[in-house]
Amino acid sequence: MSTINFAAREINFKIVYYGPGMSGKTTNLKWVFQQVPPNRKGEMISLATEDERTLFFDFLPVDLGEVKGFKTRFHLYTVPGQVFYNASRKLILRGVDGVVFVADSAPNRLRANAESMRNLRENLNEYGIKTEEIPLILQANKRDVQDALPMEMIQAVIDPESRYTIHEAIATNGTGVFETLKAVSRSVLSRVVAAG
Ligand SMILES: Nc1nc2c(ncn2[C@@H]2O[C@H](COP(=O)(O)OP(=O)(O)OP(=O)(O)O)[C@@H](O)[C@H]2O)c(=O)[nH]1
Ligand SMILES: [Mg+2]
Repeated sequence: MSTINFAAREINFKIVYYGPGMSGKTTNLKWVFQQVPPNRKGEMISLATEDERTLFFDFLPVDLGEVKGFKTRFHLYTVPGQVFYNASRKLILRGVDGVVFVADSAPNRLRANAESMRNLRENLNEYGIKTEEIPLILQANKRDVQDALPMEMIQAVIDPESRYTIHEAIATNGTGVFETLKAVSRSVLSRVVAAG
């Protein structure tokens, strides 16, 4: 749920990067953190295990311009993708305004992508939200891996009704990272503007 701070003329949005373990959610945020100038971002907070897997979440606040005289501040979060951290994933989704689903293009991750999307639907449903009701942007990351899954196969398991365009990405070198972020921020903002 977006929050408006009238005194500071600021609107805050919560964006959650979701997806299976190791799909590149944290890498997306790291790239954004690297590229955004210091006056437009806060600290990036990562609660990670020793081997750099997300333990609870990553958090990065970024300013992405103004709308109607209000500064738009996006709070970017990642969830831990590992299957057994579902309680954390659910908690992080609380109050979400938009979701980026980061799918993994590695050939052995087709099923993990499908399961993570199903898990996202279930967790949103527990907050009374249907996936069709919130801005959802799909990203196929790791397009550089050998024998990357064809885009149609990824789409077939995460978006069988072909509702969405899927953004191709290689988060390690930044390809597609800002396209994805722009798509989700645009989608989230258009709802606010539509609401008056
Ligand atoms: N080849 C390749 N490797 C990538 C890409 N994006 C991320 N990786 C690598 O994949 C591994 C996992 O990336 P993370 O960003 O930590 O994955 P995650 O989705 O945050 O994983 P969890 O926190 O466990 O859910 C790291 O070694 C990254 O460097 C990519 O586009 N291509
Ligand atoms: Mg992570």
